[in-house]
Amino acid sequence: MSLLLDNQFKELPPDKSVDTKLFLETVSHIPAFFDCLGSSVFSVIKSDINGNITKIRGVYLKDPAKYVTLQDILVAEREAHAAEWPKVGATLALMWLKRGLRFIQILLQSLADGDRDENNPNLIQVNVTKAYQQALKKYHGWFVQRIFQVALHAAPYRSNFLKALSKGEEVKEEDCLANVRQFLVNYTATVDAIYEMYTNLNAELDYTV
Ligand code: CIS
Repeated sequence: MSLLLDNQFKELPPDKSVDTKLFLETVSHIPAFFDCLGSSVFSVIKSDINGNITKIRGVYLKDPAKYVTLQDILVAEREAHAAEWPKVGATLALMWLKRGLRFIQILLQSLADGDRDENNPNLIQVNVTKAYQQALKKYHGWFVQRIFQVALHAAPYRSNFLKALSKGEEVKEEDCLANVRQFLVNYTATVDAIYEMYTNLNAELDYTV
């Protein structure tokens, strides 16, 4: 049983467009996972990600036929809010959500690649720090970087983390990592496609919070 394989992203079409409805259905399973991590420090992250998803869904539901793909939303918001765009609406929410998704991608990839602290093989701080440095740190000022340090201390043990990904069941580490690798195929392609869309539409911002 694998939480990840139960919630896989679909393969992208040749034009790499991301279907809004399918995307929202899949990412909506992420926030609940934070409750398995065993520390209330994760509630601030859960709430931020939930807020992003709610905002994108709110725009989508106003006109599902118009917003079939994520790109449809960005292009429509660019036309509707020329002065503030891209720091507005679902464009802003997805800009931040994709960074959280990239964080998760790098964390899972690092675990699958076998990166580990040989002195503390059951800790995932090495993997979490790698993900943070590559996906989020440059967008955070000192205060939010402090929140990261607190969250880092609360990171679960590797064995507990892999067990949570296996829906609480004892699964051999190699089997769990094989599921992670399979999950990462379409997941990585989707996150990459969203990043590419932000670059192509010149919608990326690099301000810090
Ligand atoms: C396992 C250990 C994890 C440690 C995690 C440490 C993460 C770093 C902690 C940083 C604290 C972040 C606190 C929030 C900061 C926000 O200020 C910041 C900016 O927010 C944005 C809003 O989102 O600000 C904008 C204005 O400037 C807007 O207000 C915007 O909101 S809007 O536009 O919607 O209104 N936000 C961030 O920096 C984003 C932080 C994202 C952190 C992601 C961390 C993910 C950690 C995941 C760990 C678990 C991995 C799980 C692996 C798999 C999950 C399986 C789930 C199953 C289903 C899978 C289906 C895909």
